[in-house]
Amino acid sequence: MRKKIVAGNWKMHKNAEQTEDLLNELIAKIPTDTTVKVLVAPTFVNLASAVDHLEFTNIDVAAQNVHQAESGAFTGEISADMLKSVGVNTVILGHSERRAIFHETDALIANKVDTALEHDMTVIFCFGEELKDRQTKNHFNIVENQLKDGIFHIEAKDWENIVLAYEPVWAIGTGETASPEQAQEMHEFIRQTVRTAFGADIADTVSILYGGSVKPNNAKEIFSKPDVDGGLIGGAALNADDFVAIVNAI
Ligand code: G2H
Repeated sequence: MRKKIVAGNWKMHKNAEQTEDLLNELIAKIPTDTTVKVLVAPTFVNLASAVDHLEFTNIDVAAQNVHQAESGAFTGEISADMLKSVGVNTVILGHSERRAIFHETDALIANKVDTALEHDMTVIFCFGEELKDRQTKNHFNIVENQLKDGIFHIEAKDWENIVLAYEPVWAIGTGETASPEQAQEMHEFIRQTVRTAFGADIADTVSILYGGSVKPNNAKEIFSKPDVDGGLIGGAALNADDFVAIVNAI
């Protein structure tokens, strides 16, 4: 059985007080007996307080990024050791906003993956094609290359700490969503690509999340597809009722 996961990527939203308010609402509204693994990724400055706040709950905390180096003169950056030291065990890497706005390459992301794994962190590895790739029918190639260049260098044993998150760039924050059929088609391709490279055991157990304008009104249909194991949620994760509705849609 693959793990069902819903992760909220809060991006650069919510100050300290707003973070606490949203966490309180989530604690009150997410069923305590849910079988879904729920994560939230607030901003760096609110991670430690979020971990404390969620200590006795079934909600986990993820970071939105990590630096690849252990430590050093990297003004403004955060290391894996720092995250671990405040109780953060999961990190989102390769998000399209990191790739596009902060110029993160596949090689850099691969480096960050290594650092996170060395620190026994779980990695939510994001990837996905741009609109022009889909229009030129190059989307499968792009996704395959992102997997090969960003994550396929890891050892078989490391896959238990990997969650894949397919996020077509054209669907991120745009209100445009991949249709459930488009999502399933790509998720099936991703699982097959993992199967070819690492075998059936890993392919059949790795969770593959869909991300890109998932909302309460489209989550159920997307999550009903056999190769979609949950979602990475942006905008809709900022509202407790919307996020909880998405968690309950699995
Ligand atoms: C994709 C997603 C969360 P949104 O970035 O990672 O954001 O749901 O707002 O499209």
